[in-house]
Amino acid sequence: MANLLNRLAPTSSYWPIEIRPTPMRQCGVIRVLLPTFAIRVNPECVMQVKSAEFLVSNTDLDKCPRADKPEYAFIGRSNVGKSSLINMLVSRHGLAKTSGTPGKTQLVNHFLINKEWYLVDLPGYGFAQVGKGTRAGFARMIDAYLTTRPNLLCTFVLVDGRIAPQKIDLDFITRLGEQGIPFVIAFTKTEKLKSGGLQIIQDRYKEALKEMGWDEIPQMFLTSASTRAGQKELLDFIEPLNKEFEPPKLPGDRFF
Ligand SMILES: Nc1nc2c(ncn2[C@@H]2O[C@H](COP(=O)(O)OP(=O)(O)OP(=O)(O)O)[C@@H](O)[C@H]2O)c(=O)[nH]1
Ligand SMILES: [Mg+2]
Repeated sequence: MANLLNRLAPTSSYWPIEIRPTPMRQCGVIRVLLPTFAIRVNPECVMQVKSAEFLVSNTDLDKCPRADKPEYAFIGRSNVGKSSLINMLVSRHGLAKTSGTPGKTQLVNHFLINKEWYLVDLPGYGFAQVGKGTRAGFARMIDAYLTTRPNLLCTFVLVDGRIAPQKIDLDFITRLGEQGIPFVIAFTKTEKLKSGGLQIIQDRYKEALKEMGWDEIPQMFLTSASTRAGQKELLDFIEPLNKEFEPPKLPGDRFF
């Protein structure tokens, strides 16, 4: 699996979604004109998302869905845009709950995509507004999930593209590396940056990681839930991983 992840080339191109206004709709007795929008899903994506459903929210990892399908987790600081990116990725507004107030996601949330693979929305780390005990509880739950989930193929570490590398994110990335958990970095909210800024933030992360002793720089994606940048790149990244997935031996499996 590590080899496959290494083979996948870094990508930084944008794919802005096309929003076409369709003819105005007429509604009611009095003529009210409502604009509607046809959102065209990128036809170039290798994988088209046909279904996306919420399955379960948990603190108890034993109650997560059976680990027999490929799984991808979204993690990052509170409010970085994890839930929004999940919704954008699968083109389902409101599937994962989002909020302008940090700390919205507090459980391990599983979503089933195309009936074939799981997306997991995790609580954010470093949420200052909760007490120390709760924060430590979140950290333990995230750590236990990341280190024990046998079908977790890749973790998407989300970092805010608008701000310089933060110690808390670099420390988290370091722990993933130490524990051998495959991951990539996804910059969020990148529509707020011009192309020069996008290059600068990637370079800063690369420099920071090199200084910390990383030989190989993790793959990076530029995303925006607002403009849908990065949707094609993330789906194109996931698709070949899904194909290589071999279900782990799980308790209750029959051995012939
Ligand atoms: N400008 C901009 N805002 C975004 C983007 N993605 C998310 N946001 C906003 O950022 C805020 C947090 O988004 P969430 O998706 O709830 O963030 P989260 O990381 O899931 O937050 P927690 O669950 O609280 O940890 C919301 O106000 C979103 O509208 C983006 O691409 N661009
Ligand atoms: Mg969230």
